[in-house]
Amino acid sequence: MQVSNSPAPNFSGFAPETTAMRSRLQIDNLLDGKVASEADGEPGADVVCGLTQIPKTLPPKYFYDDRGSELFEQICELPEYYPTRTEAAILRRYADDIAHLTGPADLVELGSGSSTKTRRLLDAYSQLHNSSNGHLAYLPIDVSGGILEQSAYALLDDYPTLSVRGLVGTYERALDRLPPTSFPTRVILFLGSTIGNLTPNECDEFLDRVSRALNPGEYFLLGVDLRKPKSILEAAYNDSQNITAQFNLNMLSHLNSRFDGNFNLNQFQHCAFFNEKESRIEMHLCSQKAQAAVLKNLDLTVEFAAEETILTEISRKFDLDGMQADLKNKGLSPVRSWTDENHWFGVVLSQKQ
Ligand code: SAH
Ligand code: AVI
Repeated sequence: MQVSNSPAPNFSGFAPETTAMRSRLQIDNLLDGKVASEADGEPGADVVCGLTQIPKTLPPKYFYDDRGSELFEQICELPEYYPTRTEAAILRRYADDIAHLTGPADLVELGSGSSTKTRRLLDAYSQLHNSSNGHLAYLPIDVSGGILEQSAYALLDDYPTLSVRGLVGTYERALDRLPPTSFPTRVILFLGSTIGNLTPNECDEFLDRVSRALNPGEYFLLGVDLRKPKSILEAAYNDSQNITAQFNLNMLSHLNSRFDGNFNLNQFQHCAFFNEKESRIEMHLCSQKAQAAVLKNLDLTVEFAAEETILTEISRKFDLDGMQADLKNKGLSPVRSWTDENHWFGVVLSQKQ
């Protein structure tokens, strides 16, 4: 295995490494040994910017240190959190159709996390590649280096002919520097409705980047969470085991360790609700009293009034036709889309013109 500037591998559960595996794995670190924020400007500039504006906000990528990735995996298993199992069912049912539509391809995944759902696609593409004697290449990209590395080992174990080239870094940055493909075509995957965590402006820029990264004829496979009754949405982000609350609060603990901070997690409370007008879930951390927090490494003191909140995440809920129109406007022509029987989640395959 070739690992350059790899982050500390302290995510639990590494598979044992073998020589055969090493030749099929390469992990590059786009953060160049720095933390996530530093890849895209001054260290923590996005934190300073978010915490000094009114209302206060923080970028959702700061959820994902090792503990955050672990909590997200627990969220995916919650009875209230329907997106993961609904998208997984769609992929289980239609992965073969997707692979036949694109033909053999390298798979690039943005925000790959544990790559669990991706396995359905890897199964389908492996079959296609085996019948054409080609080797399947998978390029996971994620800011959370521990889970990326752990998942890469597990995949190598389970897919004996797969090669994995991981990139630890933001997908915004990775999209501008994807390695050349070894195959005639490429599919960029963006699953889990992580696109919903982008504001409309960020989403616009993001789709421009995806479109620029693809050669004509290549594909983009996107998972989107669809509009549905408010009660179902709000339950998914206010689970009865309080895992989502821990996930939200973990962002402060991540900032404390990254930037030598003193946020008191006991003095903030998780709050999530559906904003109908914007068609989005909003997750906030609400200050339980007037207080101040310091992030020493950023030379920043943040004052909070009692009940003041930090917006830590938006999770937009889409309309499938609207999303297909947005893709088309970016030169990504919809090829086919799939949904579940309740129309709760959609998967759209589009092709670069
Ligand atoms: N695709 C997986 C994981 C979704 S969770 C699924 O569908 O279950 C979102 C993932 O995106 C996390 O693993 C997180 O670490 C990663 N992520 C969040 N913001 C990112 C960014 N700006 N660049 C790269 N990865 C990011
Ligand atoms: C990764 N992302 C699409 C999840 C979502 O549903 O917006 C993150 C999450 N936040 C709370 N629960 C899950």
